[in-house]
Amino acid sequence: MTVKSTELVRTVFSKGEYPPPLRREIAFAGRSNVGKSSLLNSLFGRKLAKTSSTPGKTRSINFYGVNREIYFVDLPGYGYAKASMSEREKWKKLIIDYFESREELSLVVVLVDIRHPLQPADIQMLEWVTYYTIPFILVLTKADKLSRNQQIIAEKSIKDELASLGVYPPVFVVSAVKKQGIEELLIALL
Ligand SMILES: Nc1nc2c(ncn2[C@@H]2O[C@H](COP(=O)(O)OP(=O)(O)O)[C@@H](O)[C@H]2O)c(=O)[nH]1
Ligand SMILES: [Mg+2]
Repeated sequence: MTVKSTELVRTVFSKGEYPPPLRREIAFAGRSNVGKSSLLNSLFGRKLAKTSSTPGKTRSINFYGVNREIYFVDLPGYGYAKASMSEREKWKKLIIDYFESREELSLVVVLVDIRHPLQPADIQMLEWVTYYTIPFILVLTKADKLSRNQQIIAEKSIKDELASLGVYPPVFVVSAVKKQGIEELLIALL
């Protein structure tokens, strides 16, 4: 299957305002600035999701319809250092409500910058998806920032971290800039 059509169906700022479900739903989670919007645009084959070099901007859940059949859901970025306590609480409530509300949610794609070890906010997300028993995969972003050799070493070290947390998700290495790994990921998602 290929991406034939994409559209922004709804932007949600508060709990419960979700659009009617499609047959399947895949959510994308990751720290602010990890490259989530860029990855979505690479998967869509067009610039539909807003990208920004200013972290901490997205406070909403964006529902993108793919082929009028699957939602790709852009969850608000986490781990933004300058976020206030109340912003963090609001973010947490929104994500938890989302996970608890969406029966069709079949996969969470957790994005992690390939250059860094897992951060507390990443581990929190892994704990949530485990708690809600939602299948998940890891996508290591910005691979172009490392050489091929460094990519292999970084992937191995993140897999070791995952193993030490007792989780063994499939891991994909991508670059939105170089279009590395995009086709493979798309095949796995569709
Ligand atoms: N080198 C490189 N930079 C990237 C890549 N993906 C995103 N970026 C940059 O990282 C920043 C944040 O990207 P964005 O997609 O808006 O991240 P989001 O906050 O997770 O949605 C922007 O400056 C992007 O240009 C990538 O694959 N390689
Ligand atoms: Mg974004």
